Amino acid sequence: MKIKDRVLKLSFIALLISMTAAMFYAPTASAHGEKSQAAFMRMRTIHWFDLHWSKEEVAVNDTMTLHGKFLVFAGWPETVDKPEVSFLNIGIPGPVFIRAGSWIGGQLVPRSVSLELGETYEFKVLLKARRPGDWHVHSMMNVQGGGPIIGPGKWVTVTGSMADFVNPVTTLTGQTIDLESYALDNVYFWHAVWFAIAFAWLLFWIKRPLFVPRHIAVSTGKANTLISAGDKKVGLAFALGTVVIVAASMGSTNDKYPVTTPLQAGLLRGMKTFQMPEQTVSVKVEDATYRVPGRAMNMTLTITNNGDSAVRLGEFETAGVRFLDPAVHEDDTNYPDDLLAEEGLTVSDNSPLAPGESRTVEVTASDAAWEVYRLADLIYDPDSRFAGLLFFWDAKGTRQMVTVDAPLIPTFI
Ligand SMILES: [Cu+2]
Repeated sequence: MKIKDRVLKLSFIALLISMTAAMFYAPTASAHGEKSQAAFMRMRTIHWFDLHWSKEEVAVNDTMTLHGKFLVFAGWPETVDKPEVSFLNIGIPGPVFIRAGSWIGGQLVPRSVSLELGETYEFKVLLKARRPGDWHVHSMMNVQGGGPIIGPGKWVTVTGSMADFVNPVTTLTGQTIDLESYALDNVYFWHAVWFAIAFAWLLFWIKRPLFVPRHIAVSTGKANTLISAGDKKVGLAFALGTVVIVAASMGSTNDKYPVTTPLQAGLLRGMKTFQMPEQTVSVKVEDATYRVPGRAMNMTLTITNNGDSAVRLGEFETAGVRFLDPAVHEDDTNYPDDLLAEEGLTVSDNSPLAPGESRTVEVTASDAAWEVYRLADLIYDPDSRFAGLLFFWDAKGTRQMVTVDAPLIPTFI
């Protein structure tokens, strides 16, 4: 055998070994790129609000919930597919929790749903802690053709030991199994069997002259001398063996588990929407600029109160970042610090706006979060638009929500 051939063979085997090793090595990721998702995706698709993480520390096997509301933004970008097939999910670094259940408008949603633009929905996700550590727990909506749209995240600590984790479920035939370890031996066994067969198959063909002699044989018209009668017999044995193993194991599996149902994958339509209090305030965005050095967005808004009680602007929310005017509204939900600008909203005149009155005000939303969460990247988009939610309160504490959607012009001085 020529040296060149031997080198080729050795490199091929080395490649095979490193690929195999890579399959079994999976390092843990500690963040999941929420800041790298395009700002327009976070500001103009799903607006998550009223979020509440029920716990900040939870023991393995204990549960917590993430609940709140989301508005499917009416000004959904043209470049993203509409949320006609969407799946309510949770953004966590791998299976550190299991999703024990999720609900939209009180209805269990183990499968995809169809969402309507402009509607608000209430949701809840029940999580059961599995792996100890500090994890960033996000709300998330997977949209077909749009990708995962990630919501705000909060750090949750899972304590205890993963070895204690159990996930018992009762099947439709009344048998209780632990999904965490169910049939795991069988999974390992079959992976090993097929891996061994595949490896033997590769070795059989590698154990002979490789590329150069073969190329010479093919180019001189002697290709059929490369495969011997013995090779054909071995090939046939592999083919027959595979068919026999598949048929026999399928037969024994059908005997052992006579009742099986396929994975369910339908689409739920007509989800119950959440009715926000009637909107009596209208807002017109006259002008919006983002001041790069000040990390602040300035909006000129004309606010008209068509209701019968005086209102004040208390909050501007976009991409999960909340800017509050503490004179009107303070957060008592323990919202994540990095997403909360408690004094981030200033209004040039925030005295109560009487019924029937209309006023033009300068509103500034400033916080480091514009840069930290890379929302300011919006100004480099070919369609620099921002969108968000404005929350108004009256003296009785009744809240109403108004959406804004307008072009944003950057200033660099
Ligand atoms: Cu995160």
